[in-house]
Amino acid sequence: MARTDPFVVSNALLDDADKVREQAQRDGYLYFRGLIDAESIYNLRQDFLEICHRHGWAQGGEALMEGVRTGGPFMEGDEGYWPVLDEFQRLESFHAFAHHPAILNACDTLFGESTLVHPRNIGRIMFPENTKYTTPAHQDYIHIRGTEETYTGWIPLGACAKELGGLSVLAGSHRGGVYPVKPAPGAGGLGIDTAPLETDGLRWVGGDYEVGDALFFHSHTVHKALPNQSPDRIRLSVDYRYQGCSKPVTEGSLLPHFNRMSWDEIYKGWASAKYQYYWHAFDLNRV
Ligand SMILES: O=C(O)CCC(=O)C(=O)O
Repeated sequence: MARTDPFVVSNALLDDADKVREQAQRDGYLYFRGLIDAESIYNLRQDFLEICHRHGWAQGGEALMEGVRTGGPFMEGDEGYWPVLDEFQRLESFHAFAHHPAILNACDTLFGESTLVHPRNIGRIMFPENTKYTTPAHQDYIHIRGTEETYTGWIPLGACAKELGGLSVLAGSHRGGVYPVKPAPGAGGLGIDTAPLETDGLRWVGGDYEVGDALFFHSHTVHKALPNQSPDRIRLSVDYRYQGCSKPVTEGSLLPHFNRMSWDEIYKGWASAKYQYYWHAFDLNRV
């Protein structure tokens, strides 16, 4: 397998918008160490794991936060996956987390205008012993469309060493436009053959994520997950999408992931209306 280089860490650039954009334009990604406070990460991790435990997927009690797998494996699209995914979708904390001030600060700096957070938020549960369904190399643009200047924020809910299957990106691949795809197992169901890009000198970058680390990448940046090779740990992560508020956005990005429930159903029982239909306050450029 091709060697993976370490992520370039961009924390030191955050006070200089030009440098942030330069790095994003050069490599197609931004990686920040400890961008998000550990408490916010652990709170959402706990919310996710309590749901997993109630459904028999994860050990409870004192071991809850370890994310030890007791059920599955399940994959997006499996009948058995929906009850857990639907509960994730209803979590106020999951949607609120997408608006974490540290994330919005980084994105406002990158976009040079207010950030539109897509409400189509995704929570992932990646099981061990399920490596066939490791997320294949792909670009997000074909799933999102709207502006190509949309960035995905990928954040593991806890430390995520390589063996647990973090995300890697093919640095600089965003400069080649949209690549041909073919059906592939794993999230999204479509994969790109990256061998020619690697032969052309593009390099995979990745590494061990620590608690609070966050990766952002351009919608044309090719990325993939590493296989979860831990003996018994679930990999939990969230991926959110961000763009400048003046840029085009599709209706699909304003719907819930998989669109299995209406927003009204999702919002039932929430303590606050702050993150409900918040995008209505923008004069959106809908396409
Ligand atoms: O977490 C994963 O395995 C897939 C994430 C992904 O492809 C994305 O965030 O676009």
